[in-house]
Amino acid sequence: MPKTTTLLIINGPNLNLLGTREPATYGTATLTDVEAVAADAAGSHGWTVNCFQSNHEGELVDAIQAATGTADGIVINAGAYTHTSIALRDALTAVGLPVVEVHISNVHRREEFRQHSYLSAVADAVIVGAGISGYRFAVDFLIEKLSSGSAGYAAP
Ligand code: CA2
Repeated sequence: MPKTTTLLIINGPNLNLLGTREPATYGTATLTDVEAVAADAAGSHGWTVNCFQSNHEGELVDAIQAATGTADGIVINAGAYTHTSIALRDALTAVGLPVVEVHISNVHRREEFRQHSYLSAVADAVIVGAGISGYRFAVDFLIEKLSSGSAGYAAP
């Protein structure tokens, strides 16, 4: 069977509003721009992306479960569910694929409730505060990791 070279890009609640309000926090790029950044980064390595956004926790769980056999890795910005969802963490653990958690804003400069993530402990890498470039960094990291078996300096 040919090797799958697809990444699943997941965006959670309210990220469909990107580019329409709160530009000081989230910039002016839209969700379509975010998905294009990820697709371009993957395409430059001959990879593809499947993009999914939902405002509903269970739909996000379903999308993560569906990655088994359809994707080699997951980039996830779970939005506010990052800070609340054991279900998303369990789904990521269950599929067992490499995961990068992305946040557009620097959550560590914001409210205290944003500074705990249920997902970080099951992610291979976490990228915060790099704007939508974080999705490009995440795609590059995952492709390097999946292509060579490792990525990053001395990452365990
Ligand atoms: O910084 C991020 O990427 C966040 O995941 C964004 C979430 C927030 O709850 C996390 O703490 C950090 C919120 C996404 C809301 O996105 C909007 C975009 C434009 C306008 C309004 C909301």
